[in-house]
Amino acid sequence: MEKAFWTVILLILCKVGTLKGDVLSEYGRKKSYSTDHELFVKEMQIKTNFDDLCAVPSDDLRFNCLQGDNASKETCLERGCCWNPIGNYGSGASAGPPSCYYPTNYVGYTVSEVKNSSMGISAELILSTKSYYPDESVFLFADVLYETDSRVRLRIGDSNRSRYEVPLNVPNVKTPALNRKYDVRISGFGQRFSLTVSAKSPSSNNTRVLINSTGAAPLIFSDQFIQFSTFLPSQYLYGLGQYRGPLLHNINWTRRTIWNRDQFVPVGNVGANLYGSHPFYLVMEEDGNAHGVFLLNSNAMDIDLQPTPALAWRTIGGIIDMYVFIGPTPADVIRQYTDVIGHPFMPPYWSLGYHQSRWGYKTANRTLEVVDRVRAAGIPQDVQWNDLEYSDGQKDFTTGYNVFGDQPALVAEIHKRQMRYIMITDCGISSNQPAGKYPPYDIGFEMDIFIKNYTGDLLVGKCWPGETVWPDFTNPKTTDYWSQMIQNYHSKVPFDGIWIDMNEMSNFVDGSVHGCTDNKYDHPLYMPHVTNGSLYRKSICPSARQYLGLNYNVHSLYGYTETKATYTALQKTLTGKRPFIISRSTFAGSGHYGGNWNGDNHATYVDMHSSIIDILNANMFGIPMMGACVCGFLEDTTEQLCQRWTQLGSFYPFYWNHNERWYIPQDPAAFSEEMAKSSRKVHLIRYSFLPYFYTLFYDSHVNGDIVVRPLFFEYPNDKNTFSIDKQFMWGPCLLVTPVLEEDQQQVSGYVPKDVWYDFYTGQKINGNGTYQTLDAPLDKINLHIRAGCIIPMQNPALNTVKSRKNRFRLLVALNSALEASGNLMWDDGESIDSIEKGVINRLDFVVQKRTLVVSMTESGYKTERMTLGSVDIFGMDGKPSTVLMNGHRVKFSYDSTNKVLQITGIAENLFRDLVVNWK
Ligand code: MIG
Repeated sequence: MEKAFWTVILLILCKVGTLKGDVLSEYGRKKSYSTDHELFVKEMQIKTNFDDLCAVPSDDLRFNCLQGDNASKETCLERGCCWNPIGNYGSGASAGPPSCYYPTNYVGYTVSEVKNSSMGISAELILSTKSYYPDESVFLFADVLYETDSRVRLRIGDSNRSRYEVPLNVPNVKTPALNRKYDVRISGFGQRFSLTVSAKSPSSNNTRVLINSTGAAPLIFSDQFIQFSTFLPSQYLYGLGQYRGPLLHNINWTRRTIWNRDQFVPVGNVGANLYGSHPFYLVMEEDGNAHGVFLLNSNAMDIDLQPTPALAWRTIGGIIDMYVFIGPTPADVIRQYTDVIGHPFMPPYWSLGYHQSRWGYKTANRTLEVVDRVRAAGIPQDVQWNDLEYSDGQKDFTTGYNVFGDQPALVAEIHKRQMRYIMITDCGISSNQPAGKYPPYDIGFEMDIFIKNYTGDLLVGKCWPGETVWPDFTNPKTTDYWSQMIQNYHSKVPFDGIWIDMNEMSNFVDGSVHGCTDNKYDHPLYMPHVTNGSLYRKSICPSARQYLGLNYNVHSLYGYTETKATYTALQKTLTGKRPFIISRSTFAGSGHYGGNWNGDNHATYVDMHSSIIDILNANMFGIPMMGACVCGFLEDTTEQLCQRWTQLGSFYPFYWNHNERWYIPQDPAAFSEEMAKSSRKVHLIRYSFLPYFYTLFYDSHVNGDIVVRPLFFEYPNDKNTFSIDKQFMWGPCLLVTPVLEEDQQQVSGYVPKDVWYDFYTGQKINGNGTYQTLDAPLDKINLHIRAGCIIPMQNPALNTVKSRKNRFRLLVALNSALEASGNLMWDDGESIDSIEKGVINRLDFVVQKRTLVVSMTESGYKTERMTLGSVDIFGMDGKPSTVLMNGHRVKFSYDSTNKVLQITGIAENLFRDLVVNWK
């Protein structure tokens, strides 16, 4: 009976032959099918006119039914979809509405039960339209979990079989939130499945509809194709990394593809999948509220964006495990997101200094020569790096004495200079050394921790040392293996941090030295739009076997799991000190363990601009410790580009100059004397801001606050800020406006509606929400301080060991009420547990009524002196006649043009309360 109904309807709908397979006969699997379905089918029968069902009111409401690119009328109709050519849906670039789209009644799944559950709502869904993908789930569960007042989790999976889930250590919430700021609805019994998540706008009390799948592309849930689609409340969409393109996505029929890949940014291929996976987006709504969505899924996926505005997730495995973060501010969204994926790790203080690197030093002596010349130019540097060439034949955990020279002696010398040392470690372990000659292979083989191919043999590929195998970091035993390797190496070469590369993972042969299988994992029916149309091009076979399952599922977790294992290894190795790891490949949650850079860029102005976008995105992804190869990795840089990039890089969280072996040296002392001078100038500025930067990292570690911010985070009600990606902010107080074009002595910068001060002069700028032309001679980067801020600074030095001993300085920027505030966290900068144990100092700074009060609110870290050496106050309302410090008159100077008060030459102990007032 039921089957007859369906066949009739679908015959009419499709105007073509029959469905492949028999849906209804499968329904018996779990429970028998009941009358609600019949009711539903009857309802459906009324709408039988195919043309009506295809007459969507606007082209924007077409939801792509033929996700592959070879749309043909025949395949389209076979899928029960509408064929009406007006465009051609290409990959990546804007391609217009699809020719083949779902009819409005394409049901997908019907709701067969909805009930309250201990954590929220639990629904049962039943397959009602068999799609064109094999192995569809007939019965689904759809669980709504009220995890916190501002976070709801939606899980849709197969009721009858468990499927792969991402092994992220997400909160396991046992009791539902009581004061929920959202409302979740699932369509009723017998209806086509749809889901809405809404929230109230805190300002207007209007309803914000954040997720609405009603009428979007239908839910499809097959073994290797899962689709979930939603309307978006606005077109202002961010995230979905890692990608090359503007910060604010263009959602005009575009697509993002996620699958980690060793891929420098191909010119003209903005859709390319790159090194990291971050299936998270943030939406700025029309009224300035924000929400976020995280799809906890690590399979290869496409995310199709359309101007409706709407979005469709299309992943080829796992389940739908989706978090919705209610905001309402963008900063709230990131806090709510990082509560799930893990707050950022607390970096050691030294890692905020300047990192210098290149591939092509060739020897230890040459490495040191470059360190020498940078120091001779008076340019601060904290960390020196070495690339592959330190090793013996590019094998991990070796040192190449014969060619490179004495690496341990190099490290000792660097340490003597109060600097730190980091070297690269690749993930491919050389597999063809004579037995007994290379313990990293022998021990790994013995421990059985290398990745296997589909038939269970070691999967052998190629990386820098030649033939290699790869440790499987999803296996807990591998962490022991890795710790042993790292500890052992550290006993010979006492490095301070680790750079992990090639972990997408990258392979010089496609799949393995024996290729891959032709099974459905290596060649899935639906292929997300990855570069080269292959999941294993430049990587290993998805059919490879890992501890937690097929590489097909865990591929994009390789860098994440390696970062995590490396963190544990460094905890063991660096007894008591904070690990510092920079990984090229990332997944959501990587920032809990390490930092990242954006991969192989080019020495171009475009790449310099793009780096800002990558840093802002990484900060939204919970990876504040983010950088890019300053001056460019590939191609010869130019002095001017490098000078401008050095200025910009000085405001990267992870400030790293690195380039490729074939190109010219580009350390800041490699060019003219003027260039070195200007580099010194901007490095000194960075170093003087470090106490403020460090405190921002502390806030991100403890509270999940974002460190480097797009302007819209601070001005969410100003739509002009939504697309700004040539400027950025450090915390709430510092606006950075770099020059990003050649031969410019001026820069046009957006000045949000607020009072600002020029960092260099203290001159006041009344921001009115417009672009202003700012002077930008070659040796200057524009920096503006926001009124109302007090920024803790410190006199700079050639490295952070020295600068940390210098006197502090307070930069006070008064607002129109002549008030300001700020704070500082200070500890030894490297102990792993200083925060947990409370071995930290916290200071508050407040100005009110012409009085600055400095008070220490926590004083657990007493070992170092903290001395205030100067105070600058911007935005005075006139020259004071006297300035008193704890009641005593002090000397001061006053700039009446810029209205800046300066108190210098003091030495106040910050462990005691301090009151400065002026009359
Ligand atoms: O195949 O170690 O992105 O920073 O210098 C290239 C050599 C391998 C890629 C990294 C780059 C590094 C380089 N590596």
